[in-house]
Amino acid sequence: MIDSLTLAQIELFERDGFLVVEEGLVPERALGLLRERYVPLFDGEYETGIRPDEVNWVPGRDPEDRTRQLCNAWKSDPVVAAQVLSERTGRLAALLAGYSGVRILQDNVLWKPPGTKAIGFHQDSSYADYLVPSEMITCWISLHETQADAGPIEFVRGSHTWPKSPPARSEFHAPDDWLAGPRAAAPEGLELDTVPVVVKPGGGSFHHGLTWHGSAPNFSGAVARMALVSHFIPVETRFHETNVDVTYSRYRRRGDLSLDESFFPVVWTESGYRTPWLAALPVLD
Ligand SMILES: O=C(O)CCC(=O)C(=O)O
Repeated sequence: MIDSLTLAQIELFERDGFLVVEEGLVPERALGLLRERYVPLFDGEYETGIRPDEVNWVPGRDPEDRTRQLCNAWKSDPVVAAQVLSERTGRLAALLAGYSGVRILQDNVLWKPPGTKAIGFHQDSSYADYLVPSEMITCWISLHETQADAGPIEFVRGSHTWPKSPPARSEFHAPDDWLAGPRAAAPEGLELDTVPVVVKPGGGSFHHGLTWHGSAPNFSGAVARMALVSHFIPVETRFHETNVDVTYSRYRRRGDLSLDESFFPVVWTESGYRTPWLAALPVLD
């Protein structure tokens, strides 16, 4: 298991806006346990009895050629929670971002069978204007070996230095031109340098909140891929006074802009503090 990062890896992250880690982000034993959760979760069977905050694909309701996505499945499933809220992942993300601590903002459960369409390229921080500061760092973990033609996450190298573009919600799921966003945002004359994340099961990547990323269709014909994502925010993040998010601002208390640790738990801090209820999650190591 990866427990720390080298100075060279931190410098790569700062230069490119992402870091690929070939393996060792998920304990071996957890890979099978996590993969087993995907079918019941997408079938709407929730171990805790609680639905994820967003259910973006339902069998029978939605086309088979869509990438399947849930947001905040940690609220529905303790095994998913144990991974996306893991102290180790939070610590590595904080180290790269230079944060003194991180909370989870949101997880994503992503399942991309052969033949499924793209996820439009976007910047994660574009969706965080209801927070102060409106930024994040993301850890993307693959539960399968990935290959370049099976729709792995891809990054536009160096795009974390470009300005924040507005969110493009309608072009997020299954766009025909998944690179339209970064092409429009790129400095005049710059050719996009896209890098697919090709890793072993349990490998993955970290990316800056401004880095343009997404995934092409799964053209492989045979290879599925499942990914698990943690979007982390600085521990001191608060709600914005006036900007709201259609889903997540429901967790804002009246007259109080602080983030409640029941919904945005503190995963790691340099002082050693971690939200106490996380100690009750299953141990995956
Ligand atoms: O896995 C994908 O296709 C996209 C994931 C993504 O957008 C993210 O991790 O922020």
